Amino acid sequence: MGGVDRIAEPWGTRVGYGAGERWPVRVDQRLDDGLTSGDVDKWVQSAAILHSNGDGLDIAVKDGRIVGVRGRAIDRVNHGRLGPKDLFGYQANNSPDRLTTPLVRRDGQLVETDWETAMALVAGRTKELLAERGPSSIGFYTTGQLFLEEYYTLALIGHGGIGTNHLDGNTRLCTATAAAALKESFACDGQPGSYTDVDHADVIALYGHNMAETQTVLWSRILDRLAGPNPPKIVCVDPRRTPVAEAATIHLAPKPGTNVAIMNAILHELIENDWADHEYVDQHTVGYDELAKQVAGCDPDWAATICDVPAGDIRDAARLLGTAERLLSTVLQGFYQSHQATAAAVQVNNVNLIRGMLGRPGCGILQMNGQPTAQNTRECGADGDLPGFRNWSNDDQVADLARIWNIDPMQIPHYSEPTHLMQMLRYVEDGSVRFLYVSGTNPAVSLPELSRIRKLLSQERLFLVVQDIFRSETAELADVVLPAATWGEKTGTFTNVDRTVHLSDQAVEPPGDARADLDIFLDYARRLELKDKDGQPLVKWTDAEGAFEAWKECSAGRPCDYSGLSYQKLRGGSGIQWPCNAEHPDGTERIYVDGEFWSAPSYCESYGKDLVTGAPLEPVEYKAMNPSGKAVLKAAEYLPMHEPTTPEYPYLLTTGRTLYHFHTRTKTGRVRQLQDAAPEVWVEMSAYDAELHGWGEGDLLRVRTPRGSVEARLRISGIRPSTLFLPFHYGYWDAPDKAPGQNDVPGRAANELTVTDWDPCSKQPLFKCAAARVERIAVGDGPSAAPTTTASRPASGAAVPPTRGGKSAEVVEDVIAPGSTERASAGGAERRRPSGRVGMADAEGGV
Ligand SMILES: Nc1nc2c(c(=O)[nH]1)N[C@H]1C(S)=C(S)[C@@H](COP(=O)(O)OP(=O)(O)OC[C@H]3O[C@@H](n4cnc5c(=O)[nH]c(N)nc54)[C@H](O)[C@@H]3O)O[C@H]1N2
Ligand SMILES: Nc1nc2c(c(=O)[nH]1)N[C@H]1C(S)=C(S)[C@@H](COP(=O)(O)OP(=O)(O)OC[C@H]3O[C@@H](n4cnc5c(=O)[nH]c(N)nc54)[C@H](O)[C@@H]3O)O[C@H]1N2
Ligand SMILES: [Mo]
Repeated sequence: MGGVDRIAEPWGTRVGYGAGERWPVRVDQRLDDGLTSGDVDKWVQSAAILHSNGDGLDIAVKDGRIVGVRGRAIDRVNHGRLGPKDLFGYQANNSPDRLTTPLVRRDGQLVETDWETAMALVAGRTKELLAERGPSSIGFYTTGQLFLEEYYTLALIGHGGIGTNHLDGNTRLCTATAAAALKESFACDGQPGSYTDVDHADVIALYGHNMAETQTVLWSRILDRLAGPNPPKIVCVDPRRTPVAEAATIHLAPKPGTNVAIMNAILHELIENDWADHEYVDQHTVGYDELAKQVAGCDPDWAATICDVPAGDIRDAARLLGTAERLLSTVLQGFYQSHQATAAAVQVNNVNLIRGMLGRPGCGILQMNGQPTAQNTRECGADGDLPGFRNWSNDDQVADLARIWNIDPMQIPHYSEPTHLMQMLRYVEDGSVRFLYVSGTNPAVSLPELSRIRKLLSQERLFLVVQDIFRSETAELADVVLPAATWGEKTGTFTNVDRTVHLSDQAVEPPGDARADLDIFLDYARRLELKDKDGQPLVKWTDAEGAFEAWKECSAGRPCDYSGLSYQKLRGGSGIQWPCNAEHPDGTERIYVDGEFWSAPSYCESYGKDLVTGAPLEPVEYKAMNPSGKAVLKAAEYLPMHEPTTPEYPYLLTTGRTLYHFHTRTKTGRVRQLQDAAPEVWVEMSAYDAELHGWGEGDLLRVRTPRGSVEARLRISGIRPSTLFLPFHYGYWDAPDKAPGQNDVPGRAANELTVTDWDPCSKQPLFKCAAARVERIAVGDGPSAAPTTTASRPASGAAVPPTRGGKSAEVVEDVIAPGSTERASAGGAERRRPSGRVGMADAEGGV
């Protein structure tokens, strides 16, 4: 059986479609080598777990083991498609080195133990500290990769039970700015857009977002529009020549850290040329005059000198945005992790708002998420928010939460905004936080300035609990390691960027003694004997569905309303978009239709902040500014970055991702097809700079910042001059086939170099701009190992072998041509699915 090599062709086969048409179905299927559909015992419903796109998929099970995946044709998100990480990543579940038993540190070494011993230690230390030092000595650092039920349970334990304000997620590194930008403009989290906006838009603008590599299926949707009649125009703002830039009508490649300058110049042009929708602005927004005043002096010639982008290109981009009839804007880490993160992301909202491009098909904003379940971390309040998008500085909303939890409102800390991670780390550093419970994240690789992080996490006085599925770099520093069950081994729900909620059912048993994160949290709560006002157990559920039912009650009447959903409703069909309630029983395709917002002072999640200082606005200030609940046009002045280049550090270093790996590679590094496609770290530099130094493809370079150094082989790529790029995926751990003792590669993690600094508003760390210098330490003996299919594609004619997956990367694609039941299978797909089921894709929330 043949198929498409989806390492060589990550986006698979094109099926063009026109504006306003339905995106055709293409079902992607991958099974372990040698298996066919006939070998599969059962298919179990789930969704993709290695990015935020929320692609519906079924897990193939044989003999109690996961053996493959197949996209769900019926799902509104992906219409059957899957990306390379989804197609091959499931194999990580079966990795022989999964954690199967708890570990505790004895005489400096982690040794195996049983659950009773491990949990008694974790709960015991918590109780001791509560008695000795109070709740503020306890901190929780969770993730964007667990399930909704787990976050809600953890939020209740942390905020409601222990009563600590120190609860955050790695969403702080990821989507804190998405949330902050939505809170600034709409006074509430929640994505205005829908993926179906791609089907209708005539202009799609991607800001600091390499969607081609990071949401491959959504990018396939755009590629299919580009392959059809009336293709949309694409605007890309990215310092590298990503696949998005290659497909763009206009590519602006600004200096990292200058996003506000470029956005203000675009807004200047929109206003100067009167491309504003004044009726929309007057009726539905506040702040236009201040915005116009702020950008008055920001013409493209001004921005050109700051961003090093031709002024003419900025004018052209502004004209496209200004004359678009249906404009979809997406934003991600190139803005969120860069200088003036929130200020820049908010200006994208301003573009759509002043053009009145919201709440209609094709007119949307996606302040993207990255992780699969980051939306839920935020909704459930496991990350520096309160559950249900409740406003910590609105006493009525805190009281309402206390009513649901049956506790005294004063038990929920709300004297200030919940502590953000970077502050929590300060507390760990200075010793006021003595217990840190890390779940589903690997801070020893993913946080900035790793030498500091290592020092801080390995302190004797800190009791570090790490709940993971592998013995990660962070687990190596722990006092107790708790082995978790993961996706496919437990049941729960999660929500993607465009508010689509998916159910993920348990398909197989977890390995060894590993337990679902939910069960571990429930055990912890029970051991702490957390009680409500009436002396009853605080956490009143014992399984995932019970947690979901409780969450429905907590979310009812709030923007992220799940009250109309149930596990039963989510089984069998497509994912469903919140809000889903009695009024909208089938979910809600687009929010903010007709200029209705959730920004009324009594209802909103946030009163907003000062974009420069991050100081929260007082309730009275907000009421005065936005008494009748409109959208807020918030202006921002461009400010120079904190760590500018100097003669000693003349390059700007930015960091990010490649298509084939997920984060710190604990999963994708254990998957042959993905690991082979990007086996080793590299550094990208422009042909101009390489020539200046006389360096060639594959030369070994050392990149240095005041924090540390990294050695990496040179890839001469399409990155802008004076800029370097490092993928951040490569920590100490190397590869599954390395012998113990040889599996430690120090000095190659991008975060050895990044800076301890964050956006004043969202508190998201600045991973995308640091001043660096670079030297050559050896002439190369061949090309670097960077993929050739992606942004790291070689710029010149250098002889670099193309990235290929070969036989073991073949995927069956089953294309269903629009309006017919005929299928053009790539590679002789098996045609076993009844045609009626494919037709059910029409159940998608309608446009
Ligand atoms: N393959 C893959 N997919 C993933 C993930 C993964 O690890 N691997 N992770 C998921 C997660 S959690 C996230 S958050 C998303 C992230 O998805 P993206 O944000 O798309 O990914 P990044 O590579 O971090 O950054 C995007 C782009 O920002 C550009 N950039 C850097 N600095 C600047 C700047 O100052 N200004 C501008 N305009 N652009 C800049 C970079 O060149 C890069 O191409 O991806 C998700 N999907
Ligand atoms: N330089 C630089 N640094 C960055 C970024 C960047 O662009 N540049 N991006 C940032 C962003 S956006 C993100 S999201 C972070 C990601 O950073 P991390 O969250 O640290 O990255 P992961 O490798 O996804 O770590 C997840 C951990 O959870 C474990 N895990 C997986 N599934 C489960 C489960 O079901 N239960 C439990 N308990 N554990 C599980 C994995 O084995 C892994 O150890 O990195 C951030 N750091
Ligand atoms: Mo992320």
